[in-house]
Amino acid sequence: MENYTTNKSVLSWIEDKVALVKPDNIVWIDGTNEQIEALRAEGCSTGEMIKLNQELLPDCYLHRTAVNDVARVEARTFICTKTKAEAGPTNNWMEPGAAYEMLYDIARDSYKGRTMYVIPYSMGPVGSKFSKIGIELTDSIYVVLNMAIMTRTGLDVLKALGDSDDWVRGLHCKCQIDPEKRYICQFPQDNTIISVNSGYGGNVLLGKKCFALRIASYQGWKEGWQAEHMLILGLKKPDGQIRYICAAFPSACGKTNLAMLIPPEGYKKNGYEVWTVGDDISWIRKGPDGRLYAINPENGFFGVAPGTNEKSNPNALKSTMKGAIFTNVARNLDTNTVWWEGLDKNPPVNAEEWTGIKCNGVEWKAEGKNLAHPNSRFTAPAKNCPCLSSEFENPQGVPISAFVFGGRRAKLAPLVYQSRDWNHGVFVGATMASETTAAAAGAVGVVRRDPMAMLPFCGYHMADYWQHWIDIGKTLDPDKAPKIFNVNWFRKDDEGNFMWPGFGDNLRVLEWIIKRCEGKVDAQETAIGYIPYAKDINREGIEDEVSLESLDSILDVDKALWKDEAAGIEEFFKKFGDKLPAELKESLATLKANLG
Ligand code: GTP
Ligand code: SPV
Ligand code: MN
Repeated sequence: MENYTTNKSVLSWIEDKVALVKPDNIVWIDGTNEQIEALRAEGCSTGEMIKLNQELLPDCYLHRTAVNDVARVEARTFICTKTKAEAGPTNNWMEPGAAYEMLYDIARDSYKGRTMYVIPYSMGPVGSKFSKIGIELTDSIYVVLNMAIMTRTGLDVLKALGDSDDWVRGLHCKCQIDPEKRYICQFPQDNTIISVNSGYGGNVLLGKKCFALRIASYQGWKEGWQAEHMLILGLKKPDGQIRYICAAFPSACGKTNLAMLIPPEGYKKNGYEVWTVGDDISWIRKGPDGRLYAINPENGFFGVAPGTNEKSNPNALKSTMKGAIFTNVARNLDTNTVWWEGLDKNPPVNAEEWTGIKCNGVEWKAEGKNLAHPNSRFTAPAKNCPCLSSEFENPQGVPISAFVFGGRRAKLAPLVYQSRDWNHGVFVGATMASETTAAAAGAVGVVRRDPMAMLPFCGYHMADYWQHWIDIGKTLDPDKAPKIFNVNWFRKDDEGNFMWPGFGDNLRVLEWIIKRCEGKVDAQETAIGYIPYAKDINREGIEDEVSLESLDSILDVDKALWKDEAAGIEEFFKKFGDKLPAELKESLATLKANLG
């Protein structure tokens, strides 16, 4: 071990964990292609990975998780702060001492007969002062191969760490993939994550949700910055200027799609372009010029497969064509390629559905069954993305003009509105609600409050997190503070059809948002904030799809429905008691007064 680092905190922590889990071998992930290639081959030899058609999908692999292990498990995710009060009313909490004891009992001896992989990784460009380092121990080749896509991985990370003790400890043990003993535990006060009995994405790729959101949100609170569940996109306008937008939508609510959107024809002609900086996580801090800057700490995309196609998101699709890993999608046995719902209209006849059952895909679909799991995913290197921003590696990040919140709501929430000011914007984010999706285990389609899309990811008390937002606003010159908006692409008519075309056409809304930031368009002040005049949302090219009447109706503020909403918000806020920031209380009072 001494060959790779002399860092005592690293070596002693690993020694302890080796004594606990007792691996047969220890392998350090060095960041070389040779090692990755060898691990792919080993993964294929055991059936853990399936090599796909190397002509059509070079360096691409398929992986199937256990059928009971296909999504994040929020009910089994814990924030282990010293006191329950620090974790707050929206997190599951366990006392750290008791949690370590329980987890160590589960993990003990669990690597016997297995190899321990030591993955040094950097969230953010290696060596940037805004980046943070972690080490994940895992007994899963799938985890190693995914982390090598999603993060900057290898021995140069250890060099950048030097003798520092400032790194996040991560222990992952597959154990028996027993759902009854599955725990995803964060110890924000110890910079530690322990995940046992899962082999699925967000539960086990510890750099992602566990570190870059749960631990990092806590670090940001203590250190004066923010970790958010936000995409980052650059919108290039016809005048050549690029404006950056961060948007927070809950899981499977459209971040990847918005981050990579292709402008509608008319916009393309006029010179609009969209560049992707990130599709899931933003780390945000104030720059020397007083503006907020965001970096994407990740190095790849762990994106939702179903619904991704040549029309909805060609950039994501292209990103998956080389060096990608597909999880829980279907396989076309004739071509040895992959398929999922919404890829095209031709399910493979000679197919394996996502668990590996051989079937006739056409008949299978006719029976109303899915070939791919609804939360099947691709892991794709960022560098594959045709619209990757030239600022992707910029260690300072990009300056943010607007924050956009949004969710999936069939009713109520209008297509877009703007908050009156920063604190009202924090209220808009704090009171977001959205229909649940397949990204987490449990019921789908149930409306729940998901503040800032961080409900499953905030590593401390949600009211402290809101206060942190408000405090950051206080340090910003109002001219430089990003403007705050809310969007909803998911309004449905009474027949259950989406009323807004979405995807590339969402640029029409982004255009209005940027014009508002630049003071170039008026808006109508309503009870909930500023709403566009329908004439100011460009319908050129979608006049048939979205009538003016229909646009009017998705821009409408229905006071009766909003009164119910205000009552729901009041109920939700009660959870936070005295800790609810006064500014949010005031915004609620204003909303109620405005609604009359
Ligand atoms: P996570 O990776 O779970 O955080 O999700 P995400 O927010 O990146 O979601 P993603 O962009 O992958 O979208 C998830 C689902 O929403 C896909 O099935 C998309 O097809 C669908 N979707 C995305 N954008 C739109 C849109 O503008 N309109 C409609 N109707 N559906 C959309
Ligand atoms: C999400 O659920 O928000 C994801 C996927 O981005 S996972 O990494 O599984 O959490
Ligand atoms: Mn996400």
